[in-house]
Amino acid sequence: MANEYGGDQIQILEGLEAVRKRPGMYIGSTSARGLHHLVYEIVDNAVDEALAGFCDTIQVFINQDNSITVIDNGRGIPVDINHKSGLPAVTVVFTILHAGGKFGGGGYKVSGGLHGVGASVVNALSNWLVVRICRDGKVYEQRYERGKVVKELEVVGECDKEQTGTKVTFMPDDTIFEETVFDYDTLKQRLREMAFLTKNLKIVLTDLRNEEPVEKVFHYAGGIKEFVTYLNRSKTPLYEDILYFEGKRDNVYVEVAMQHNDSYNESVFSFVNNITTPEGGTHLTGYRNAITKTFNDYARNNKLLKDSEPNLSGDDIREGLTAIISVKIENPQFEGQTKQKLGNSEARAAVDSIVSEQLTYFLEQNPIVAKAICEKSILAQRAREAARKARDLTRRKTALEGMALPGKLADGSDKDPK
Ligand code: 2B7
Repeated sequence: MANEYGGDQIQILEGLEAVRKRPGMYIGSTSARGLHHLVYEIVDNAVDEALAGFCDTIQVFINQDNSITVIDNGRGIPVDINHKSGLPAVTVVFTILHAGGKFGGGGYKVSGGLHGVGASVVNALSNWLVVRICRDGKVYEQRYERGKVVKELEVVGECDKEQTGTKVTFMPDDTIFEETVFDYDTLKQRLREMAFLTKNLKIVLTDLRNEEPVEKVFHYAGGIKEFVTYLNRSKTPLYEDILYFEGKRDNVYVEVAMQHNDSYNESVFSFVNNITTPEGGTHLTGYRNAITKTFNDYARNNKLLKDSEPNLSGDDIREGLTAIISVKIENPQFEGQTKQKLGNSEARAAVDSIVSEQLTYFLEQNPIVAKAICEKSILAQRAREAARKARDLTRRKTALEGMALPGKLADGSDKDPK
């Protein structure tokens, strides 16, 4: 997809046919994974509305016929006529493969996934889709089939003036998807993650396919802090606090939450615009640099590490550490084979400086926690050193034995090795 679109203008890039011909290009695949991705794209738009500060609840229903309904209590997608196309704004959102839509008054600068083209992609890949909008005391509705308008936007009722929002129901196209049955647990997993990543946002998932509806509410006032608590739920934390750092630098919004447990595994998850980055990238590098340097400085300044002792390694400090690194950035550049690794250098600098500064302050304010972490890291360092020595010793021993062997054989077979 082109990246050359400029400013606030929505540019028509391709028709919906392009999406139907090459669905994989837009949603990754037509397997169960791609199917579930349709839901995330629609929910993403509602999450953007929440990030803009206008929506606090998103409901997701798996309907009896395996269609999906998403409802938000945001401002409602604008319905006024878009000058460029002569179409209602909502029609543009659902039928034109526009790029990075910022129309309707901004607030959509931070966008993950398909950068605002999600709605039209989902529409193109659905047998039918119905959007209902509450705005200005009216209920508007439009219906599409395989991406095309089949019912013009019309007012179908009234609502309270203060009551605004968007409701989208869609049925995935069974001629495109190999799998059209939604998996409750798959949706549950991702929606929970989205709720953790957007503090205070309430996401409700309801499965209406059973006799008794199954419902799950995700609502975390603490956001990624609660994510860390959740990840450490079956472990023993080394201390009570969840370390939490937040700030904005160079237009990069940074949030980090972390807590050590008594295990030996590092468990770090990084995100860019609410999307997971399994291969890490600059944001993760910035975080690692910051904690390695800050803990070493603290340990030295407080004589927890003697002058004669070597620095703690990053691995020593991150042993048993559970952490979430979440950044929001306007133009994320993804690199690597699978394009899942963040490349923006300003993200490294932003995470490094925010974590260094706030972690230094936290350690000064919380000497008991600081000491516990340093002591665990020093133990990890000693264990690592002991393991290295044992390995070296074994190697030397086997090397010696190995060397002795030909000599011995030679001894027994021939008096003169030559
Ligand atoms: C980039 C496009 C997709 N949009 C708006 C405004 C509100 C809004 C949306 C949405 C999914 C299912 C329920 C802006 C943004 C279009 O422009 S999309 N809410 N919710 C959504 O899609 N939910 C908006 C400025 C003023 N008023 C409304």
